[in-house]
Amino acid sequence: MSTQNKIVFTGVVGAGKTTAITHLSNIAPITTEQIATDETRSKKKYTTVAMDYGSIRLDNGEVLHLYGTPGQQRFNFVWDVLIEGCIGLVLLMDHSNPDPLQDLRLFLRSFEKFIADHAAVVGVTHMTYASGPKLDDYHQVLKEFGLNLAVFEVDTRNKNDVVILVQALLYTLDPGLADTELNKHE
Ligand SMILES: Nc1nc2c(ncn2[C@@H]2O[C@H](COP(=O)(O)OP(=O)(O)OP(=O)(O)O)[C@@H](O)[C@H]2O)c(=O)[nH]1
Ligand SMILES: [Mg+2]
Repeated sequence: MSTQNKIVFTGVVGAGKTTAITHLSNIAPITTEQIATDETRSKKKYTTVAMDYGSIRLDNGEVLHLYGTPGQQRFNFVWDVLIEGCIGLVLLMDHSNPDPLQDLRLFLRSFEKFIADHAAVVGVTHMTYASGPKLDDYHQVLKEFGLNLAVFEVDTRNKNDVVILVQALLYTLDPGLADTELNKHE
């Protein structure tokens, strides 16, 4: 594995990027949340404006750095900065959004160059909403892009769901790393 050991969580506003990093991190996470002033406000009070940061100590003694991007597109210049030196990407989509498949296309396009030759996984949150697309429809969108990424239904409020998602990503990077017990620092 690269010495940089950095993974990035990206995806739409309110998908749960900050929540996921907060659950996983062994240190108190650094967040940059501000009161939302635009259309995000109807969804939630606080939104990430720069980045989230947390870290996990792996069984091999190395540190895995976790970065979260803002979801808002007006901060997409930060996406390009944060992806520098990254080894794996977690894409979080909010199933309760009006068109989550279109959201996925947008993020796949934005991170197309990175995903072409790095590891990535997709987590679909807020899936309690019975209507809308099925998990298979997310796979279909990935196929449009010639990709075959793992797609998981996750609720980032549930630490175990986040652990499974990140372990899948670690497994594609290095199967030995996936043995790290991400749940041990409760
Ligand atoms: N009902 C439901 N709520 C969820 C789920 N996943 C996360 N949440 C909640 O949705 C909100 C997500 O908020 P954040 O973690 O701030 O989302 P974010 O992706 O960092 O959002 P931005 O920084 O604004 O882009 C939190 O209130 C979570 O508790 C889910 O699967 N179902
Ligand atoms: Mg956030």
